[in-house]
Amino acid sequence: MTHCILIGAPVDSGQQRPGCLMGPAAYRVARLADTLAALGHSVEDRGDLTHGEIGAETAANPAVHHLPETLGWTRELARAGREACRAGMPIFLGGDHSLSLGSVAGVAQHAAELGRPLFVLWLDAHSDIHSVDTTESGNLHGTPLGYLAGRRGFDAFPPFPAPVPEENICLFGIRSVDPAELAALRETDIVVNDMRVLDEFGFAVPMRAFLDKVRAAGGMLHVSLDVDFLDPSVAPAVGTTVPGGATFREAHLVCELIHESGLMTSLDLVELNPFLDERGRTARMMVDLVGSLMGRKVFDRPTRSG
Ligand code: HAR
Ligand code: MN
Ligand code: MN
Ligand code: MN
Repeated sequence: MTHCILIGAPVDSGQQRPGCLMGPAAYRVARLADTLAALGHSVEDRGDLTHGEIGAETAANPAVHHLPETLGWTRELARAGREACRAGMPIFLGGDHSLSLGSVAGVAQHAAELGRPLFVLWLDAHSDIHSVDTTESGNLHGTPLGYLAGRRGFDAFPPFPAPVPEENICLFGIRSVDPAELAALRETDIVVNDMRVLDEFGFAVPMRAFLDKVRAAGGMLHVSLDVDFLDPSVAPAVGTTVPGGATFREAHLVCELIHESGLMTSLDLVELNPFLDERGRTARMMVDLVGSLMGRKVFDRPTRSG
């Protein structure tokens, strides 16, 4: 049994198509809390955060937009995330992916206080490893992995509390990477399981390999689940659809493997744009995946991974 702490983060400042701010409400309508409770977990819904007071910070890169608002969200999410980690497992309900600038900062602070290594699993079509300096779109939802890995180019942001070592980060499902991101990834030890790798080896083998590494290190595991990890045919409600994503079954398998590992300590649900949904099917798909992440299965069987 896990104490699940829901943290609504109606963040819309990290990109330019309005709608992600409706995400937390959609997860509640799709019965996220009931789904968790039915699996035997306790649920505490802390409601929605706001971005708090914002300043007038500017970036040298003229493309960057909504910097003060995004900084406000980052501060609030880091504070709320760290606090929630002390009481249970935070589940951040986005909001666009810029929310991870703050959620992972809070989680990393908590892990550092415990003296435990933090691992990050990035389930996404995109690598999100731009910096404020390199983003061409100016959309800060493309930067959180750069921030949490401790990359340069985040002068406007508070220093990341405890940057996550590159070898502790695993990208999974990516299929859309900008040239500057590719250059950055080539210089790192980040584990890149792009769709080419998953086509060849399947989803289970690379996922088990990563989870085994987390377990061997006694690590905490933050999972960041972007709606566009999924194929648009099963999850249309996202502003940045990319064909060729995880199918319904592949996504559930990944979630079931994560659950069986018993390693996940925090979770982001990001990029759901309910305004683009079809009768709530993407919101329901995401809630079903959280069900798999938190223990829903048909049979109980002994697991290979322990
Ligand atoms: N790399 C592109 C950019 O920086 C697209 C980023 C899109 N990111 C998300 N989240 N949708 O993964 O603009
Ligand atoms: Mn804890
Ligand atoms: Mn993303
Ligand atoms: Mn994405």
